[in-house]
Amino acid sequence: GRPTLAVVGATGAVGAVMLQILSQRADVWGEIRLIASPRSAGRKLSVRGEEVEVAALDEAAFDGVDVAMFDVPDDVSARWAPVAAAKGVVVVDNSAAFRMDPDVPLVVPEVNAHTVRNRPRGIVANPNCTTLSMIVALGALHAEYGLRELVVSSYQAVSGSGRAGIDTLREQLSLVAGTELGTGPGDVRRAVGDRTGPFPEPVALNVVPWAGSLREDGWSSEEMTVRDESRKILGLPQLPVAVTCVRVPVVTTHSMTVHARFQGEVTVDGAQEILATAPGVVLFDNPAAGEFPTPADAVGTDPTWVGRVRRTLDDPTALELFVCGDNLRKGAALNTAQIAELVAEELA
Ligand code: 2RA
Repeated sequence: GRPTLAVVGATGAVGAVMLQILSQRADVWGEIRLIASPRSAGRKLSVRGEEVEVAALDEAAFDGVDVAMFDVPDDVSARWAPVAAAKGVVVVDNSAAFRMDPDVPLVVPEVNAHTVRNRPRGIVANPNCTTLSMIVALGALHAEYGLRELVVSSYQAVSGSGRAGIDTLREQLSLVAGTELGTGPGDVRRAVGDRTGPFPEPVALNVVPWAGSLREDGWSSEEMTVRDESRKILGLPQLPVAVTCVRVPVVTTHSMTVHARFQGEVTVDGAQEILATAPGVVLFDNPAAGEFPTPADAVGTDPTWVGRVRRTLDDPTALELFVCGDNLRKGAALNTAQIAELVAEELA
């Protein structure tokens, strides 16, 4: 029969998008079981047009499950993914708990699908949403040109911090709407007060050069994550990578500026052709017609949108790009669903 799927964390921001995606994609699943914290158990959620009652996360919830997707905090994954794996469940985990484990593949189906089969722990990791917003486009360019260095800046949406991030931006916007705030130092901060939610500073009418927690020498955990994961996914463990992560007042869809240097000379026409034909990428690049991607247009869609393709003025081996990717879809739920489908194909 068809494999049984469990969605762990079905009630979160990513979980909600996952249920939509499972309802939209070609259906490869038998039973779909929904699992969440005991606090959410008993709620009914709709998937594939049916109401399904949410079960509480415990060992018995994994009985008879073939594949489990985890969209839960790191500590919950760290505890429960091995429990499910020990019962023979293939876990596709979207937390940071296992991404850099050498015995756990970090999979982006368009870039390194073959690595999914090598999973000695029974766990496959889904990359961070910031890495995922650029890596499909970069993987396509790397396959053709050979990547040598990466310098990127992110413009990250608040839903990267889950429902708390979305609620925080909405509340802050309601506090500043229709005012003249944003004209004097600190006026937005005073209006927002301590309602900064998961962010260190107000994000409404602002940009905040910080995501994650403090690591060595002033780097943020998010910046280190993008560097480490890009190296692992592309199979380039020594790749020089410099990242600056910034939070912006966008609900959903991360954007990034990318400076990518390659082995030899590149051309804009060549790069555009690679991007226009790469699976999972849409090239939207005609500034003369006002065409470039923005998060407001990319949100709710599956592909990585790429525009502003330019050759670096002072280096014929490098390109500048602007990319947008929905951080809840390709950045999380969609990529997880694609990985789970690869596993389902194997099990068939
Ligand atoms: C963020 N990538 O955007 C991080 C975690 N989801 O906040």
